[in-house]
Amino acid sequence: MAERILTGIKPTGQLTLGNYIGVLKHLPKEVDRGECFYFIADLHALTLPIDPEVLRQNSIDLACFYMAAGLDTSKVTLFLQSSVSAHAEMNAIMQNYLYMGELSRMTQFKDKSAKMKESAIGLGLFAYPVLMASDIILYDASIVPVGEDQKQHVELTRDLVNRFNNRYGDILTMPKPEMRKVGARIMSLSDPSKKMSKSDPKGDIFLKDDLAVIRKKIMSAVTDSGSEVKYDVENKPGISNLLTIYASLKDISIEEAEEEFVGYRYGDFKKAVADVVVNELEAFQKKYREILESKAYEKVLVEGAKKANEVANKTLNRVKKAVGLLSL
Ligand code: AQP
Repeated sequence: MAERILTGIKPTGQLTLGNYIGVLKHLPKEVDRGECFYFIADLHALTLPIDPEVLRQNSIDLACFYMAAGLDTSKVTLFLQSSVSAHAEMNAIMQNYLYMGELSRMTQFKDKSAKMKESAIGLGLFAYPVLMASDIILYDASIVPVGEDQKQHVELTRDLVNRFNNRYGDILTMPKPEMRKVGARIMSLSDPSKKMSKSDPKGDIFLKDDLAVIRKKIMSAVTDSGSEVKYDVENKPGISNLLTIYASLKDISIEEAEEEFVGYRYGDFKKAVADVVVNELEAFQKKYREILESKAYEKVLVEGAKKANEVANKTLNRVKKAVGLLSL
């Protein structure tokens, strides 16, 4: 069987440059390596309060963003998580094989719940990694492209697969998280100690931002003391983040990017970074608008759901049989 590649993005807010550089930009090329399943993780988006209309709009936007990144939709299966009920069924089974202790150690849960009152923390937020593991398992995915923050959840899925297979035989496929060498963690432009994140918009560049606004945001990004453009995350986190953005969009190494800016002042360096970002997002935004207006995403999502259901139901039946659930 060809390798299966799976990744999902939550429609929790407007996508950021972090989501783009960490994952989205690289997805079209994956078709050369295997069979690709990409989805809109709308069930995951319910783990924090979200307005229904906003969720609907974000989901449509996300479908358009996936397509605008250049996916060949005749080769990639693009679908809404909620269109495939096997995700919820697999979740109901797998929640019995992951433990409270493990889930409470997840960094993302700790970070997100730390900002909330205990009485407002939903079970879904706590059990988020169970659903994510179910997503991965259902498609027998061996490669899971993610940003750095999701690596821990894929590692937990690996533990689950080991545990399950030790008990029931060789039923589940072992997944592997795959991160970019450059750009797996893009930081906020206003506070480079924090990840650029959809749900924490301070210092974010949004993929839908006006190009002039993007330029302005980069020109006013926090920099560091000194004047040399050098990659040094500890002492120059702001400059290092901008170098990472530049290198990943130009598809070059950090060292190559550093060489380009020897002798540059911060202002000129920022202008070069802004040019690259604006250039990349200008074409991307144009495609996004065309897809949104033509509603080309509708047919793609309907067909994607058909294919995803076929594949997911096969795995679900295999798992049901393994654990002793009757299918009459
Ligand atoms: N700053 C980032 N740099 C690189 N990669 C990133 N990703 C997210 N932020 C960065 C990667 O994008 C993919 C989709 O993310 P997600 O929607 O599943 O949720 P997330 O990881 O929780 O991302 P956000 O933007 O921080 O969303 P919210 O604020 O809703 O939680 C993932 O592969 C992620 O690693």
